[in-house]
Amino acid sequence: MDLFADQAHEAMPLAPGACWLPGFALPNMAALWSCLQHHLSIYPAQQMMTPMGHLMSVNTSSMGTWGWVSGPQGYGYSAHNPATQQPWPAIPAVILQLAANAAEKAGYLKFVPDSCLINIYTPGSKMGLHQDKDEQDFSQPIVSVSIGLPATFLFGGAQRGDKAVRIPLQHGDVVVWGGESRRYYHGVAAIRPNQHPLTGNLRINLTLRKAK
Ligand SMILES: O=C(O)CCC(=O)C(=O)O
Ligand SMILES: [Mn+2]
Repeated sequence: MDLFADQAHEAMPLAPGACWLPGFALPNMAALWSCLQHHLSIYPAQQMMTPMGHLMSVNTSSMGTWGWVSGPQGYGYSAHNPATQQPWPAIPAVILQLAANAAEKAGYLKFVPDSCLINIYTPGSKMGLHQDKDEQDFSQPIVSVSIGLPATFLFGGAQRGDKAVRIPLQHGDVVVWGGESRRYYHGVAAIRPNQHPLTGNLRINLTLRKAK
């Protein structure tokens, strides 16, 4: 029996409705990585502008019916890639299955995301505390997959000023939040310079959501 493989999938509660699944994506990593490389070669990541006119420090791309976009018009979802006006490609089956399995492990059955945001961080990139609130249906959870360089994930509460716990996310970790914590504030501290055997100097995050 492999005790460590079991431990790797133990769910760690973070808040009501939220949990951290260390190593949950590792068994699918080879397939995940090959999908991602293929996707990014056709839909390169873009540096979007915030509604306030600042460039985001992460680069983004999307899969699914709805891609997350940001610009002077605000944050939201678009069926079209703003760089090309073309639709985004479907979310590959391996990613859909991983998202459904992680959601189920966290207690959310039959999660079918229609949006997979790909966030690409280089050293120094970060994401300030924010709520995911551009979706129409808050009954569905969020599944967030970490690939490559480690990151400190900040998971707070319903109010911006609530104390945030600091989660040391590693390659292959998954975080799921929904229910009472669906709109809890969260963010990512600045990525430290380092090298990862798979991704080099990158951290890649997949955020799977039911947007509409
Ligand atoms: O990169 C992460 O771990 C979180 C990303 C996130 O919160 C978002 O894209 O809304
Ligand atoms: Mn978020």
